[in-house]
Amino acid sequence: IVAWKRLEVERFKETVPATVLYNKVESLQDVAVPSMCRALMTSDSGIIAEFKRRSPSKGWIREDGDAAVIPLDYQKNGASAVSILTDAKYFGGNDGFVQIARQSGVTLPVLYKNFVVDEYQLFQARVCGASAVLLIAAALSRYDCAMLMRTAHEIGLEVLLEIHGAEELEYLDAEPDMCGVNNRNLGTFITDVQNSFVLSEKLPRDICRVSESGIGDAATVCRLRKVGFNGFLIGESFMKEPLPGEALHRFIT
Ligand code: IGP
Repeated sequence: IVAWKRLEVERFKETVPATVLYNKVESLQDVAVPSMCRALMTSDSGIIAEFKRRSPSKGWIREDGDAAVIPLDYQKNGASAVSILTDAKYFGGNDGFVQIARQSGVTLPVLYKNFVVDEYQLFQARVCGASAVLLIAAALSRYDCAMLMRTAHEIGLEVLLEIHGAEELEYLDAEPDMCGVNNRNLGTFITDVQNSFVLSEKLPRDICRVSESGIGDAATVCRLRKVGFNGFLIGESFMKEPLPGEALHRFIT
């Protein structure tokens, strides 16, 4: 995936050169976006509802999913933030979805979800109106991760750093705004929420914590909250239901 991403980014650069995109980022300097970290720490549900039309493991979950409808529906039903998959090849998304969601009236913080390997993608995220980006430890060297994080902060984006195992805890030295524990093993696609409970004991006390993937009911959200998680990133459990917003509503206790 990472090798393919690098190729894809090079192709994007041929259409919109990095300097052109960066100029757009600079023109947005005074345009504030809402803080996702603050939203998770202060709002009641803590749910980051994800707009995800397909996944590598499941194939299409909702091919006709409309970015002008579902994210707003999440907002109306009590989400604290929205995550939008922008990767086209594996997740059936694109950057346009973030803009479409914003135009439809989404004012919540938006997480730009992709495999970020190049600062160009951070510019893309900022230009399309995201509040935060996901950086995945498993896809980056510690050095690259720290560099991307610095650039993200410079252009006004927050970072959700995703880890899967204790051996990746050292990535937290770069001081991301939020730490995500992915319950899904990106190599095997096996999902086990237990992973969040195991790692929660090893996370720095004061960091904003997000549990990601495989969360299937409100009881699990409650249990995760008890061990200190502030955010709950949920996609499939909502997207596979006829009314994703209503499904989200059932997760709020
Ligand atoms: C959502 P789920 O099991 O609720 O649909 O998972 C989210 O955690 C998942 O989409 C995800 C992801 C990622 C996708 C977590 N980390 C990295 C792509 C890349």
